[in-house]
Amino acid sequence: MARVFVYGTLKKGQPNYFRMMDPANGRAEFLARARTVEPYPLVIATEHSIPFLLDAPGTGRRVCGEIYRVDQKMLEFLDRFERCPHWYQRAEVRLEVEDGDGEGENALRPGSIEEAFVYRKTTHEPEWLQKPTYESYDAYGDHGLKYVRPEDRSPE
Ligand code: PCA
Repeated sequence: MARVFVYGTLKKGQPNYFRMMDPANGRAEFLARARTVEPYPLVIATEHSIPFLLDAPGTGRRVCGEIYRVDQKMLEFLDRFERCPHWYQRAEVRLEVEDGDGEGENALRPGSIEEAFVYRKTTHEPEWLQKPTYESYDAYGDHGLKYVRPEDRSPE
């Protein structure tokens, strides 16, 4: 089992959440909402309006997201879906737990500092650093940047 912190389209209510809940992809169990300990730039970029956490700690904001406990099958699915390591890279990130779910053996205490994997981007266009940064990504937010799902993109 591994922990993954999602901050973009994989969060609840976002366009790719259903993929984490599809048993054909493996298992994902929600553990807690959390926020990165360090600030990072979370920007929306490319013509498909994709959210990216950039590997530039210390700039941007402390980013909000959700921690999930995933099995090996789901981790492999997410690596494929996020085209890791070519597109996103899976790295460890430090998180402060905001509120957890339940009291099970996997429950996380609010305020505790935890680690999880995150899909972040190490290479980016220099101008991405000039883009607005978000604390909490919402594909349907008033930025008006409409996320295009992989299956809806025209062939590259
Ligand atoms: N999916 C991953 C990375 C960005 C995205 O859209 C996530 O939600 O964390």
